Amino acid sequence: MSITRGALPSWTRGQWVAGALGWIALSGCGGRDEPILPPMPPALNVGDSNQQCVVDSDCERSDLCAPQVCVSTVCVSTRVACDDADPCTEDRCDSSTGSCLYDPVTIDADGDGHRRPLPGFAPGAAGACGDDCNDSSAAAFPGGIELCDGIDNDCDGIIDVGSSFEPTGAPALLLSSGARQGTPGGLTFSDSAGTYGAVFTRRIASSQNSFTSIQPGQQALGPVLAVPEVNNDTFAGPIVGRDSVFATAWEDRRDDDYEIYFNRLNTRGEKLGPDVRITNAPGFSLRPSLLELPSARGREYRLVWEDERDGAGGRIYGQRLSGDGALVAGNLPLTPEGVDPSSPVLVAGQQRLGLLFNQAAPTGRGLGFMSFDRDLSAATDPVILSAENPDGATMVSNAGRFVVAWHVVQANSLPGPQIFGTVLSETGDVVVDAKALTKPAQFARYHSLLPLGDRLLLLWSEWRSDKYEIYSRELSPELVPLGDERRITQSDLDAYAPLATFGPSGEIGILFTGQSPDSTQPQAFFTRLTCDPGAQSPAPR
Ligand SMILES: [Ca+2]
Ligand SMILES: [Ca+2]
Ligand SMILES: [Ca+2]
Ligand SMILES: [Ca+2]
Repeated sequence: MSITRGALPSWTRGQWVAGALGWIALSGCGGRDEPILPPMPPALNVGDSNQQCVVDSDCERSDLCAPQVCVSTVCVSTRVACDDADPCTEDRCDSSTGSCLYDPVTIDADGDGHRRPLPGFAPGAAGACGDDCNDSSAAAFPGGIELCDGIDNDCDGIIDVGSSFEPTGAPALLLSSGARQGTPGGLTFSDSAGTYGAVFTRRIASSQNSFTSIQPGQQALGPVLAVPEVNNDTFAGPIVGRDSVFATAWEDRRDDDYEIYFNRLNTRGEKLGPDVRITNAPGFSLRPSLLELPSARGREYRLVWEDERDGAGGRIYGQRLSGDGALVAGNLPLTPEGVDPSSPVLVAGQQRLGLLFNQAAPTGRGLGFMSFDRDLSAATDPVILSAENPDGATMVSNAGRFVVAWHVVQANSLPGPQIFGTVLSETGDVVVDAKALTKPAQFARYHSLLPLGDRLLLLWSEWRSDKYEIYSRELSPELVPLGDERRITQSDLDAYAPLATFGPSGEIGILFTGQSPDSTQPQAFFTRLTCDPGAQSPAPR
């Protein structure tokens, strides 16, 4: 472009004036008929859309997603529009290249080619943005082949169809060796590391929340590590996590008042950060129940516990935590006042979080149930289940329903003769009335339930003749027994209170309380069941 003097109203050397075609320099040099070329303009201000220009390159163009162009001497912002019309991608523009990027909103953490669904969506449902029913295991995806491995390989909701679980006959492994007493807290299994993580309370001088890893095959224990940073009374609680990160919560008296603490561990038991204090309130905070929830691209945690801060028997409180263990908002009261709740259990259903708790009832004690959305809000009204003087109650999610089980405390404080159960919808409607799950024994107490989709595995302890032993039995989703019970332990002394979790290759790991001949106090033990893929589940009877 050239500009002749005739186009300009006046001439002043070195002066910048605004002309119709932009900023140009006036010059007193040269012949009057020579064309005057516009020199380079001064530096332009980023984002100043009133800055004048001659060509596009006069304008701010470093952000290639929002380059300015020169329109009628004015730099005008433009923006690259990125929209692939796919709700399962997050659309963005790379400012260094100006090209569009479409990032999936969900991840494929286990690398099996199937993404996890968005929170709140069933795998493969419309809008779920993923169809992997288990994004912690590359052995589970739609179209997979069902194997005897404790995993729903084909994502049909049924685990190890047709398999049965048999004791190995090997002696149980003592975890609390050298302690005066050992009490199990929780057990989980890392699919990525291939080891169990167990927490238990070791009583030496004080009670200490302790961790050990257990190698499959059960003969190898990792070192026993103290979980809390302090040497004070601490009591092991639950442990969760199936991949490379475990998380645990416990009761801790370092503050002279039992409070709930939380931390994350790697699969060797090394802590990933300082202990996280969850509660700071008058009165005791006790008996935590912990849940890991997958999020679109990671994980989160939900924690509930008994809390005395409000007096009058206390309430169940809850806390949301992010995947890196940071508190999200504050402690939330979950139950109404005046029901004297204790021993909460928090379970993730398909759509709702279920909260089970022991509570006051007209005839003594009963079981209360509420459900919440993923964020522990939108509570349903509490319902009282048909359970008389229950203890040791647990709950699992099976095929879109919650299955609850408990034992009974008799008037003489001894356990009753059977384990009982009931089935609820995710909002607390009774689907299967309360019924006995085991045959009468002299005493039956404490149990563990593993959901398999088309059936459940119940493990419990009962007293026959002179001691407690652990038994197992399969149940239909309606709690109809499938075959007889099977004795799991072969102890010289008591074996009771099993805590079961799925392990590798169809193995079921069981943490339990037992007695060894060289200790008068109970100790923490580990045993396991192995999967028999050939056995078919017996018909209901
Ligand atoms: Ca996956
Ligand atoms: Ca998977
Ligand atoms: Ca399956
Ligand atoms: Ca399987």
